[in-house]
Amino acid sequence: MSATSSESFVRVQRLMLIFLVALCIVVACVLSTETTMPTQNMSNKERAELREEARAMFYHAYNAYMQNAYPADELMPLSCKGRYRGVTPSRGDMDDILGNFSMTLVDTLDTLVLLGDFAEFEHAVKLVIRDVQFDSDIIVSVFETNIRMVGGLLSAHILAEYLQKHADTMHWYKGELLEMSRELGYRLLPAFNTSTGIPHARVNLRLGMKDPMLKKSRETCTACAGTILLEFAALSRLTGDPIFEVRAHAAMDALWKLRHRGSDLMGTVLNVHSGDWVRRDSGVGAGIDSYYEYLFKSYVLLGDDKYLARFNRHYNAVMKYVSEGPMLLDVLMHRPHAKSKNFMDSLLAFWPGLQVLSGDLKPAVQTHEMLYQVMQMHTFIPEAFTVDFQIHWGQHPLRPEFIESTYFLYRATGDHHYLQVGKKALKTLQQYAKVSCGYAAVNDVRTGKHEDRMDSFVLSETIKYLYLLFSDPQDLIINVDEFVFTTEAHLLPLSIAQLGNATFSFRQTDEHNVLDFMRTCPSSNKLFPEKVRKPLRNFITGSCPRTTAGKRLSALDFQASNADHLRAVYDMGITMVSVGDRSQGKAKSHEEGEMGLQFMQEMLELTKMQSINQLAQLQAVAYATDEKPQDWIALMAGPSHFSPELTGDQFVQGDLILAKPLRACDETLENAEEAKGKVLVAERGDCTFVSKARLAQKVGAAALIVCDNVPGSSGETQPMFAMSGDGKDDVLIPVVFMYSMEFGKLSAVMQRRKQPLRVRVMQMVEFKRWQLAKEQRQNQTASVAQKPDKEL
Ligand code: DMJ
Repeated sequence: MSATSSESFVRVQRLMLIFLVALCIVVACVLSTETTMPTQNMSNKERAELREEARAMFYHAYNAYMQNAYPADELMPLSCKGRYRGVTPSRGDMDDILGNFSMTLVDTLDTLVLLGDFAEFEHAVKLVIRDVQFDSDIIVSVFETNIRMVGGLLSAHILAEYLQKHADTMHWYKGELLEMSRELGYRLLPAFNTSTGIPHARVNLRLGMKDPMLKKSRETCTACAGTILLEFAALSRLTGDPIFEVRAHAAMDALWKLRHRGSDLMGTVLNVHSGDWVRRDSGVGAGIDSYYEYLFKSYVLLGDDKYLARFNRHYNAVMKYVSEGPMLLDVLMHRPHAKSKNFMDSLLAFWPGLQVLSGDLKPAVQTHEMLYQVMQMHTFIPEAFTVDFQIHWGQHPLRPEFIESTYFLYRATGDHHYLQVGKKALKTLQQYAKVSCGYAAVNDVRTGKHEDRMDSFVLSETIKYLYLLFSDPQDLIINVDEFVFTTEAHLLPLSIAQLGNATFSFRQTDEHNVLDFMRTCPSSNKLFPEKVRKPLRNFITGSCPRTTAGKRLSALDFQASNADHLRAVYDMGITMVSVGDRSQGKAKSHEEGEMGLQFMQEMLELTKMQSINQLAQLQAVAYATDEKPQDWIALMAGPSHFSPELTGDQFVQGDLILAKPLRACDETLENAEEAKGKVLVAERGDCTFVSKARLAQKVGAAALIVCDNVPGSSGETQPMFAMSGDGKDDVLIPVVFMYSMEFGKLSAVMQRRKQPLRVRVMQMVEFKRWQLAKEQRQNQTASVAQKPDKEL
């Protein structure tokens, strides 16, 4: 570290000591201005009514499927008929879920048992045994087939045997479903023949990997490869054939080895042969979600401590780098201080549920509350939403994750708030998704337009979790605490561990009650009441977009010697406490108090060693005005993953020029000649960041600035992120991203001038150092000029 940067680090550390004191004060001020109001309790009567409504929802969807779609894999609720692979027009890769194996029925079998409908369960099991077969020349997703089909068959087998014992029924059943799941398991096994042991993403049910279409198969997602073990272990232990469990453990071991050794994070897409990462984005949502879930649940189901240890390592890394307050934002596994996306996806809504199971209730409550706000804002949680909770991708296929987390939070806390949340989710489904033939996915939550699609998880998870939420555990035929819910909400009994084969050690019965924390004393029920959620209640509506009258002072800009800055932090409720001074800051208003909290969170961030790196990755676009040509101003910009990083004293300088057309998505630019050697500006949208960069490079630009297309966006109110590429390394010019507000300033200066505006693209930290050195030089000159004569 250079002298200047270590000085600034020490400065930041010192400031931190002061601010930590103040942080407690402001938190107390902000929290104490609100009185906590208990959630309205739900009467037993209402809860029972909602349970019956959930049951009615199940039959509405189930009957629609059975009467109009079975034996198809899925119901198409708008056309009211079945979706068959190879018959219904293809939807591309999405159809890899379908294997013409009556997926919705298989996925739904165990829900029938939970509902206590043994007669229909028995009938459905007979249908599956009679109708379902797997010898089809169809390529299917290994992950989806495992979680929906293998998991569905296994749990139905377990419950059929359970009913034989406890309900004196189905005595004809002789383990046919287990045989079917074993056959299907064998059909998936060829996918595991890779040099790493990590399975291919897809396999042909009849031909294995010999299908010519699979010749080029290389890439899979982390969740796809890491969501096998629960089902395969159950399969091995129930059939006595160790091959499934052996293969699944090997895949988990291989994945573990691929974690980034510095950050302990995983990427989302990898090459199954080389083990190289293809996408290094790391979050907890799409592409990775159930890998984390299966690490933890493998420990719960199999009692193997190694999985708990692995889960804990990843969990700590996620909470350190990905978690940001209640939000969970993707970072890069190898550069974990840089956010790689400025949006979250709805799949991450399962995370609070997993946190509950692992015993980390407080962040679970907070993230769940944030998601509830998003849901209320947009009716449903959209597939993806930005950090300022706007819609990034408006689809909503009636996913279960949010309701799943609501269920686990209710079981852990007993807080009726979660019953009210569940009620809202249930009523929303009834009002906006129910159609005469089942429940239809929402194509865009903004318009409420339906899609001809009802995924099997609507019955196997979404409605199941609603039903469970409103049911009293003692009213259910089985004790759900003795089971692990797979990622598709199939039930696998903890007793499976006792069926260990020669390769694996048996679990002790007293280790089974991992979920006993739910019954601990003091009860977690009282630990996280309203007051944890309360500050987040207006997280979106109250503070987002975070508009304030004046410009918010960010920690990055703060200078302790600047009187205006000191005044601003005072107004935010922060007092600069010198040793011995016991005076306390009090925020002028609630809003300013919030700004104070935000400011100090930034300070906390800045003090972490890692934040030095984060700062290092921040780019700057600097310029000087005509009025003050010596005073350079730097505007915040974000880096990209596909262009060379400007480090140290490297910079690129050139006149600014706007691309024509501004989106820069065509073959070439109308002003290609003029753009040569200049810093080109292109607007975000219509094509990828990297294609704009390639065009800029092609016309000979010295650098590219991509400006945001969302009016009002700013690095002051949302995290900066690094633009993703497509894995190729062919862009050789620097490319940076600017939010609209920052670019607006540049554009205003540009328009005022007759001459072109010259800018310098560089590292922000380098700009700060450059400025500091300049100030020091000026100060030295001034003090030399002021020295008394006699000293000369
Ligand atoms: C389900 O199939 C499973 O929950 C899976 O883990 C994630 N996606 C869907 C539901 O959204």
